[in-house]
Amino acid sequence: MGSRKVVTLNEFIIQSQKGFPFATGELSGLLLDICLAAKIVNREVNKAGLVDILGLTGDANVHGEDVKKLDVFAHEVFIDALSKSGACGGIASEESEGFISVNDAGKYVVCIDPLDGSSNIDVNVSIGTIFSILRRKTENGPCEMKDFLQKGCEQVAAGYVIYGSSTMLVYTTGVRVNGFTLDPSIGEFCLSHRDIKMPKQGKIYSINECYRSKFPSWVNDFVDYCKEDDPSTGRPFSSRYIGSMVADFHRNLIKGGVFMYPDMTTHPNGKLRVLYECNPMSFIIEIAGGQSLNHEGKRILDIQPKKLHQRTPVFMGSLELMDTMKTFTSQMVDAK
Ligand code: P6P
Repeated sequence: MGSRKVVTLNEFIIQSQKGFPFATGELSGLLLDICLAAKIVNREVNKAGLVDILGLTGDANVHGEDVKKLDVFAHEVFIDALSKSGACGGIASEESEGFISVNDAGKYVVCIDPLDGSSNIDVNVSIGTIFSILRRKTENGPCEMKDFLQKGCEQVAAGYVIYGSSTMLVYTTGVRVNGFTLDPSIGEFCLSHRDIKMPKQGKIYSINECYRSKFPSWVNDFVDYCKEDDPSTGRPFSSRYIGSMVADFHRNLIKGGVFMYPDMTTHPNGKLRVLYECNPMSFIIEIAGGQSLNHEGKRILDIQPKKLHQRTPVFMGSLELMDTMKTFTSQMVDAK
C-alpha cells in the first residue's frame, strides 16, 4: 500500500510537540481547539450566501434557531471552544469590549478577531479569523489586564484562517510558518504550504487609496513610486486591495508585496488593532522573513499595548520592498 502523503493539522501539531521535550501538550490542545472552531465557522460562512436563496428568513433558520450575524456567531464559537480548552485562561475578542476570563487555571490567553472583514461576506469576498496566543503573566485565578497587554514579541503562537476559494489555516509557533488547506471530503486541515517564506522582493502594493488626502505625504510619494513606469525595476507594481486584511496579507505573504494601513489626519493611529490583527500578522511575517513596522519605523512586535483595542498604523511586507519604502521617510531610515 502506498505511503499516505497527507499530513493533517492534528498530526502535525502532535508531531511538532515532540520537538519540545518540556511541552505539556497544553499549547497543542489550544491549537487543536482553535482548529475545531475554525471548521465550525467555515461551515456557516460557506452557507451565508444561501440565506436568501434557500428562503431562510434571515432571522430564524429552518430549525427555528436565530440566525446571528456571522461575526457574532464566530465570536461565540471561538469563546465556546476556548472556554472548554482548559489551557485558555481568558480571551480578548474584537467583538467584546472587555476581556473574558474563562478558566482560572488556564496557562494562556488568546487575542482574537473572530471574523475579520465580515462586511465582505455579502459580496462573497474572502474573510478570516486572526488569533494570537500569549502565556499568562499572572498565575492561576481570574485573568488580569496585564495578561493581555503584552508586547507582540511575547507571543507563543499566532495564526489566521482564511475562508476563501479554499479554507486555509496558517500559523507559527515562532520557528516556521506552515499552511494547511481544509479538505472538506475528510473534514481535516491538511499540510499544503510547508515552511512558508515570504519573497524578499515584491511587486504588489496594498493600500486604500481613497484616503490619499489624509495620508502623510511620504506615503503618497511611495505609492506614486510604485505606479511609475520603469521596467528596469519591474514597475509599475500591481495595486491589490481586497479590504479584508487576512486576504490581502495572505496574498502578499505568498507572492511578495507590501500592505499599508497608515496613520491619517483623521485617524492618527490608523484603523487596525494591535493585539488581534497587527501582532499576530507581524509575528507570522517576521518568521516568514518579512518585516512589520509602525509609522515611526518601530517594530510592531515591540509596541507596548496600553489598551485592549488599541490601534496602530502598520506597514508590513517583503524585506527589500520595505527597504525601498523606508527611504521615503526620515522616520524609518534607521528601522531595522
Ligand atoms: P478600509 C476590515 O473591516 C478591516 O478591519 C481589515 O480586514 C481591512 O484590512 C480594513 O479593515 C479595511 O479598511 O478602511 O480600507 O475599508
